[in-house]
Amino acid sequence: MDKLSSEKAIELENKYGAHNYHPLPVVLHRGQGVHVWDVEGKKYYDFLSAYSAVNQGHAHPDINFALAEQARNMTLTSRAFHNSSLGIFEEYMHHLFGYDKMLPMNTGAEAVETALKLARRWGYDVKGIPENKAKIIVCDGNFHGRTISIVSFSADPDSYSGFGPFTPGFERIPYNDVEALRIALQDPNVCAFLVEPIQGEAGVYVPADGYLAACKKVCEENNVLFVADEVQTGIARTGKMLACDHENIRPDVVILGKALSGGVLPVSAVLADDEIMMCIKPGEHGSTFGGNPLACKVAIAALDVVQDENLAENAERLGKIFRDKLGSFIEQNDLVLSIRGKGLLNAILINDSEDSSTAWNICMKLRDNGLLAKPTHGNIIRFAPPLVITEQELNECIEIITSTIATFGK
Ligand code: IF1
Repeated sequence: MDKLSSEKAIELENKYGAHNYHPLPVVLHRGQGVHVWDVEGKKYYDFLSAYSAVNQGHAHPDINFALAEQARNMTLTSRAFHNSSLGIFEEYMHHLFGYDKMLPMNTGAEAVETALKLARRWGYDVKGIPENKAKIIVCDGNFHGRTISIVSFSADPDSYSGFGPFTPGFERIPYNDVEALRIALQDPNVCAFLVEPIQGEAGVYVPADGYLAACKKVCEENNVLFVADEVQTGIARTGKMLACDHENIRPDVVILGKALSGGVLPVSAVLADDEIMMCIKPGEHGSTFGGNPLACKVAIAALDVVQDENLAENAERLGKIFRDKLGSFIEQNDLVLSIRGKGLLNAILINDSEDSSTAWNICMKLRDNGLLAKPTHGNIIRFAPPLVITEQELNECIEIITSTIATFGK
């Protein structure tokens, strides 16, 4: 079949697809490394990386090789039987992240749900919380996915409005506020604190240095699990394999997704030690696709790429250059208030209201100039290129971003 024009592709989506997204009007057809091409053949730098799922770059040959090879052999067995790839993947994850065990799922939201169930179960079986009383502490501004339970503790009306009744057992406290956590943990029925090391959806909100370590300590003092949602921040995005590594802390439970597969197919996982993970017994949790051989082989290849190509170091080094250069540009520019982030997860804050269209208009202009980024809220633009980007490419992108913004007056 002939390739659709952009116009036709958008028309079809609008007519036959649910309107649960408002995409930037660009229709992508092909990707290679840091670049993507639209159906008309125009080339762009990808500065979203599918919300940090494509850290290893588009169409990475090693990952695609693993995908094709395993697809020829076997794709799915379900967990009713063993398969010859799962154990190898689990051992690999054990050596890479240092947890006794992993539980494989598919999407990030499923892994978050898994972690919540695990934390509650640990709360009852190990901590001794009375039946149905377990409470999980979460943060204002959180984003952990789209399921009913997860949106039950969202503070964003777009996420939860009209989707009640909601799942009880969650309490929200301010982010970046250790004292608030200390107070919340006075309740002996708290089993876990669920937190993003950097809040992505909130606009790449980086907490104060030492916040995560202090929270971990408060959790330890109160016999509460520290559960890190590294779905977006993990797998080298922030300049370390896990964002928690910046503060040298080891969460009790780690949630991974997105770039765990290099964005090739949905692969997520929950990591924990035996004392926690062994609380869940056969038949008590699972998924048809979780731990499938295709996912296992793709994930191993994706994690090999992260290590072989030193993507964490690259993200750390290039992230500094990006913030330095955009930082000096901003000093001379009234439209952009600040740049924040870690590694190659960064965002700029536009000097306009949250309901303005400025960020959107800038992203449209960036698109015209060959760089794709997406606004989060009306006044924040996230910049998250694949971690395989080179310094020369990054400098070219900085040039595109600064020259584009310079055409917008304030
Ligand atoms: C969408 C943001 C990113 C996540 C964290 C779990 C999940 C996500 C920390 C769920 C997902 C996404 C999903 C995507 C938009 C997006 C996002 F803008 F909302 F903040 F990445 F930046 N934990 N994040 O960030 O993972 O079930 O989607 O695999 O369109 O909803 P999922």
